[in-house]
Amino acid sequence: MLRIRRFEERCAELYSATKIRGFVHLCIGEEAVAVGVHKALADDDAVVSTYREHGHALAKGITMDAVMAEMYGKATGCSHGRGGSMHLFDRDARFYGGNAIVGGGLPLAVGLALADTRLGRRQVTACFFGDGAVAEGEFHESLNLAALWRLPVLFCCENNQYAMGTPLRREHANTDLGARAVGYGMRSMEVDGMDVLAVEAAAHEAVAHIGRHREPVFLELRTYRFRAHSMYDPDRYRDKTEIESWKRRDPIPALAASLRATADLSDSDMDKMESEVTAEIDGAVAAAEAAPVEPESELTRHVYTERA
Ligand SMILES: Cc1ncc(C[n+]2csc(CCOP(=O)(O)OP(=O)(O)O)c2C)c(N)n1
Repeated sequence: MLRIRRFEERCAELYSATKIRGFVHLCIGEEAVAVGVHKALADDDAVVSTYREHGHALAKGITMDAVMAEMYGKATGCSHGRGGSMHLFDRDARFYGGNAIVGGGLPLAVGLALADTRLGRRQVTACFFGDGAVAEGEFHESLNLAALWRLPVLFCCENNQYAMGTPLRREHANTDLGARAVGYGMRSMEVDGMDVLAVEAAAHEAVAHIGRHREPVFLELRTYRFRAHSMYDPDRYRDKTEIESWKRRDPIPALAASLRATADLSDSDMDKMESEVTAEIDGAVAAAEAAPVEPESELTRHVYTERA
C-alpha cells in the first residue's frame, strides 16, 4: 500500500511539473482494495481495470519502471508509451488494462473468463470498476452472461461513493449495489474497503467460492478517494468534513497501528520501508527520464496482432 501511495504522490508532483501529460486519476485512499484483492489472486489470474489503475498494475506485479515509463509516454513503458496513465497493459502479467470507458472492462473480463474456461484453464479473472459503471448497460449484460455461463469472474466494485462529481444517491435509484448481482443469481459480498485485511479475507473467500462452484462472485468494496476525480478536477462537490472523516480511516496508518500494537512493526521497519520505496521511485523516474520515445517508424505497429 505504501508503495502505491508514494508512487502516486510522485506522479502528482510530476504531473504538476508537466513531465506527465494527459489525464491522471489517482487511487490514493483506495490502496487497500488493490492490495487486498491481489493477495487472494494467483500470478496467472487475469485482471481488468479502469483508468484508476496504477495501484492494480503495481499490485499485479508490473514493475514500477514499466509503469513510470508509461506515464512518461516512453518506449520502455508497459504499453510502449502509447497508452499513458489510463491504458497500462501487460499481457505476460495477464493485466488487460487500463480502460478509459466506464464499464468497458466488464465485457472484456467476461470474454477472458470464457476463453480460460473454453481452454480448460482454472484461472480467475478479477474485474475492477467503479460505482458509476453499475449504472451502465455493459454492467448488466456482463453480469447476466457471467452468471448464465457460470464464468469464473470476480467482480470488484470499488464503491468510492462518487462517479466524478455525482454522489451515489444521485446516480442510482437503488443504492444497494450488491442487490443488482443478487438479481442475476450471483453471490454478493459487502466489504470495508479501507481495511486491507478484511478485503483480503473476503477476496480469498470469493476466489475459493468461484473455484468450488465455477460461478462468478460480486464484491462491493466500500472505499473513498482522498483526492479529486482526476488531476483536472477542482473537487467542489464534496464537503471537506466528509473528506476529513474518511481520511481518519486511511488504510495505511490503520494497518501500521495494528501491526505496531502487536509489535510486528517498529519505527525502524517503517523507516526502512519508506526509504526502499523512495529508492524504487527515484530509480523509476531516472529510468523514465532517460528512456527513448517510440521512433516514428513504429507508429503503425501494435494496431493488429503480429505474426510470430
Ligand atoms: C461510457 C463513458 N461515459 C462517461 C465517461 C466519462 N467518465 C469518466 S470517469 C466517470 C465517472 C466514473 O465513476 P466510477 O465508475 O464510480 O469510477 P471512479 O472514477 O469513481 O473510480 C465518467 C462519467 C466515460 N469515460 N465513459
